[in-house]
Amino acid sequence: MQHYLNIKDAGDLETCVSEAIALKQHPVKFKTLGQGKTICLLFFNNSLRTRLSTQKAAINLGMDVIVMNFGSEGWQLEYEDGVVMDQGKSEHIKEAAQVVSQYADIVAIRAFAGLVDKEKDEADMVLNGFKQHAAIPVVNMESSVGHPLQALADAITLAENKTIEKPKVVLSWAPHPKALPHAVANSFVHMMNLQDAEFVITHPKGYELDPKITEGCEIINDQKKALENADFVYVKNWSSYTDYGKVLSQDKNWMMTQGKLGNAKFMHCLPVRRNVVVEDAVLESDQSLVIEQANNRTYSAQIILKKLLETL
Ligand code: SN0
Repeated sequence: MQHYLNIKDAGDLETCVSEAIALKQHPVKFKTLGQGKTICLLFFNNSLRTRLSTQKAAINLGMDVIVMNFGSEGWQLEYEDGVVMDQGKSEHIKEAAQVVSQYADIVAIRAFAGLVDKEKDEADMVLNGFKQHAAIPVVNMESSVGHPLQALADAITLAENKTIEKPKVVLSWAPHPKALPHAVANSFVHMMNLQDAEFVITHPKGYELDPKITEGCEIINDQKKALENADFVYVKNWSSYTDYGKVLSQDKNWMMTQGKLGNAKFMHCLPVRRNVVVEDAVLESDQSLVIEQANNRTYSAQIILKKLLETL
């Protein structure tokens, strides 16, 4: 594996999930693998789980970690070629990426979608800029279009909690006061498409995800119908894709409740807005897997860093 930009880069999903579960049993078994190696984490946006679990994963592998809140503390970067840089941008990605490559052996980047310009977001400038100009492996810690470390953690959580071979998994949109990116939902769909499960997506009309990503998926707009006999319900808000970045609905009827969940397990990537996205009772029930999902972020990052270290 050269980079980890989307879940397909991890190779066979089932194998990768088994390897991650094995690592979870012996987290420091490969403590010497990363000795003398440094990972640099660059954050253009906020984080709790991603920042701490990726650091923890690197520490478990014996690596040194340097972290920078690039969004608030770095220079404003230019990504376009041949620009006269006489405006607000101070440094070009070409220099920045090469410089970081001298200080670190792996660089991991978080850069959310701006949700204003669809074309710009889909070009995934920050991640692809680093991929193009850095001399070291690049890891996606949530880009404009995907969050594959989260999706891998979700795959681990599903594997650990499923009680039947082919569970029914429902991805359900939920209301939210802010316009949120599509990245988590996109990567969850990518991941579900790599495994044998009954997978259904439900959202109000107008909230269709990128049709290139959901091609072949079952989409049911009636949430109640979609949730029938679900084993796992993954709840997530995203803004409109067609009316790009807009909040079209805050319909409270889409909030996940204990009644709607039935006997299914509840999943969410966190952070979650209580009593907007999901009611308290669900998060406090033993059907909620959110804390396990967050724990699995360490092993999802660790298996990816291990694979990258093995190629260095
Ligand atoms: C991010 C998102 O992509 O939806 C990160 C999830 C891992 N979530 C948020 O930005 C939530 C912010 C909020 O104010 O609730």
